Amino acid sequence: MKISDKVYIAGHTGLVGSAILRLLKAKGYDNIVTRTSSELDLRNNLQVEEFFKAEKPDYVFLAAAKVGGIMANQTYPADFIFDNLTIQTNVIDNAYKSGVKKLLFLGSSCIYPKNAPQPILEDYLMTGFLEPTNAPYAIAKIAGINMCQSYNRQFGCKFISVMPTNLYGPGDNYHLQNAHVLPALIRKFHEAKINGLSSVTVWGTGKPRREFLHVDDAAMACYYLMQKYNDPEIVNIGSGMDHTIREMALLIKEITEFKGSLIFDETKPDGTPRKLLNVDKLRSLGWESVIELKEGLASTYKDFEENYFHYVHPSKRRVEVQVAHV
Ligand code: GFB
Repeated sequence: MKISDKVYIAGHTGLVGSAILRLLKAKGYDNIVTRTSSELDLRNNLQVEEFFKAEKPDYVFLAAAKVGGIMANQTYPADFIFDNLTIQTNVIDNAYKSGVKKLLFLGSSCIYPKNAPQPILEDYLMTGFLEPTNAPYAIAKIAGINMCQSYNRQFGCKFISVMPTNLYGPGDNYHLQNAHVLPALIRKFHEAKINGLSSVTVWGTGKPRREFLHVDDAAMACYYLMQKYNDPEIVNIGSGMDHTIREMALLIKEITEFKGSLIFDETKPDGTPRKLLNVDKLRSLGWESVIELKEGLASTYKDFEENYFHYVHPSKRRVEVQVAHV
């Protein structure tokens, strides 16, 4: 991917897409194409077809998706399967038809079976039952992986698929009900501190284990793989370390300097007991994460505090955030 190539980032306002945009800009790419969802509805094939015919991008990062935490997945299963299937189908098919040189499809670590051996190897895909809370999302992502592989096989495309672990960082969704655990907890602890509350409620038992990766690391991995990786087989993107939700809650309590106590609401779902990716393949390809968890969370909290109004009123325009590492 040369600096002058035309690069389309689908989903450039989301957590991953905005990190890829920051990274490419920092590296000097100046032929980047983006569209907001109100300018281009990726669920509408006609609009997507016209867009690709007009713009003819060379490279595509497919980071557009309907995403959310455990509660959003449970509450809106139809949206999660419909939006993701249609977005990825339209983008992948029109990328092929318009002659895109290479496309990178972003999946998720939730594509793996609920009880997969840990750490999870890429080979464990489709070897067991999915976690029910996010099966509609996971099935859509699995279909996307297979679609990329099928287009490679039948049409000779170069479409690769990467599976990032749970991501966090600037540009995240901080909705109290629909967000992922880290942004939700950052907001809850921050608001408890400024409102002088005595406790924060953490969902579930606190025992599930999750692996977390800063989104700037994930963006760097995507860029690296776009440059170096051409195999149709999927690649995990992770930090290689996991923690219990209780440990994460205590770490965020420390970072936000909240002085009260934690309450665990066991009526809320735990989801998958453990989700730690095996990242040997990525390491053997020459890439490793660099942003340490505590440092990444501290800078994420700083960004949240500085842009609090925009994060709690997401309809208002957000300020641009700086790339952490290039
Ligand atoms: O991040 P999260 O929503 O999603 O939740 P998953 C992770 C764990 O944190 C669960 C607990 O055990 C939650 O019960 N948790 C504790 C909380 N407090 C909170 C809170 O305030 N908010 C949230 N959201 N969780 C998602 C999938 O699974 O992972 C998605 O549903 C996607 O489809 C994503 O794949 C990466 O890690 O369980």
